[in-house]
Amino acid sequence: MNAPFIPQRNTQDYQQADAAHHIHAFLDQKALNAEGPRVMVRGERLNLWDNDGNRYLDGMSGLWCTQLGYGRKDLTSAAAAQMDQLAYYNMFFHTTHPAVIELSELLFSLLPGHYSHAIYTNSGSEANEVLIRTVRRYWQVLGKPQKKVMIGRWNGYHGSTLAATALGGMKFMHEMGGMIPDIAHIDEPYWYTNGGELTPAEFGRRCALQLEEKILELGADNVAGFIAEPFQGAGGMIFPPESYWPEIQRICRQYNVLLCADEVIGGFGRTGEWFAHQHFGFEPDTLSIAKGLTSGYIPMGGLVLSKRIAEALVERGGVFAHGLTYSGHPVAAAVAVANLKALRDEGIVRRVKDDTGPYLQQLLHEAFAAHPLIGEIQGTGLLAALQFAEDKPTRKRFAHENDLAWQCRTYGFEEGVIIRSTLGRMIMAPALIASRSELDELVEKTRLAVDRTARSIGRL
Ligand code: PXG
Repeated sequence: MNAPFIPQRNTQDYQQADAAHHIHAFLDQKALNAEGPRVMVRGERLNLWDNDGNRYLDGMSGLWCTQLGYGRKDLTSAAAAQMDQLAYYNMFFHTTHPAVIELSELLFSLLPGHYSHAIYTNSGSEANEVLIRTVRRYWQVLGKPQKKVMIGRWNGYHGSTLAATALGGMKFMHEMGGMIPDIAHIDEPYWYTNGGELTPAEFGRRCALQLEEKILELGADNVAGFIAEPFQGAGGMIFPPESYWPEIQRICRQYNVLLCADEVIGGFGRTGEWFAHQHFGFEPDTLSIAKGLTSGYIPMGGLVLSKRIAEALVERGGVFAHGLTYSGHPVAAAVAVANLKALRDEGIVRRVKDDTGPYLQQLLHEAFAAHPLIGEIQGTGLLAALQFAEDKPTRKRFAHENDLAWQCRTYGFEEGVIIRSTLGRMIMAPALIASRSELDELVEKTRLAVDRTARSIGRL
């Protein structure tokens, strides 16, 4: 049988072939080739095994996406059954199919009632590409074609395709050919680093008011929308102060600017609510979704639209010249249906809110509140960040925090846990099916990694 997914070669052999053919994401390929990547071969629940038989507890749900963990037979059998029935069809040329219809009915039953329509994509980046075109088209239909500037935030992340990169606020990505016109940015609401003497509440309002200033600078008649992650994910799992979102919402409404939430990481139960904007208590006009929509088992993303936007596009818009070959792909849709049903019917999202989420946060506080290296613990649900601090009272960060956090991540791998480092923050976002004992293991192994990091600089 032709089964390349059953590993048959030794690790070095795989690594050499990998180096011969791949440019990996966000790293120095030459340095990786010298080191050799880990070859992951199998997954079950939160566990991953590499080609040498080492087990790792995956504290990151892959890339924030495997809500149901690895090895779910209901998802794989949904894919197989749909492939047998109708492996491919599309939504061009006056056609549709049951899988995508079932998905949308289910999705909108889980969303607040003021959302009604979706445009499906293959990824989060594409969802944000589609967002820009859809928002601009919306304003055209309303007779305001000059409203086309999108405002994003520095250190926001919205994907790696061209327009998604531009929406995001990663300057190093912009500098590598990643900018387009009609995009602007405001500062991120990262109180720990940038708050200075302000209280979190004051700082949150100050950051939100930057949006108002930017809109006035550009002219409200030119601004189409503001895009932000409810909490920053790739930028370091940063929660805005509580004062932030209400003020942002007020400003968007006052100036007739669409509020676009990027729920690619926050969506599908991560915070204990179905969507992160519900946790933070605001009402976006659009939602970009991906990742947890299918638990990462198959690529799928989408752009969710409020009734107001959908009504304008449908009733008044005529042809919207937009479409992707794989929009609403039946196999992806079938997996998404199985995934959403499991999250709902097994009470997984509810358990994150009532039980496992509070349990993880409590464990982290017990382990790290008094830790000499950790200045702040942020999180909710199955989501958390540990901030390294050189001096806790003044919130002073280590000059070499990036190296320190990377070292901690490497110790984590040695201890058998996968956690993510960003600047001076260690991040975890385990699968939503995590049991209490799996969370015990996650925090215990993370503590070993953080302790080793502290010892390496004489802090313990
Ligand atoms: N929006 C947000 C908020 C994201 O986090 C995307 C859009 C793009 O999605 P796609 O499916 O095109 O990758 C993302 C992706 C990390 C990490 O290490 C985060 C992402 C991707 C890869 C790594 O934090 N987020």
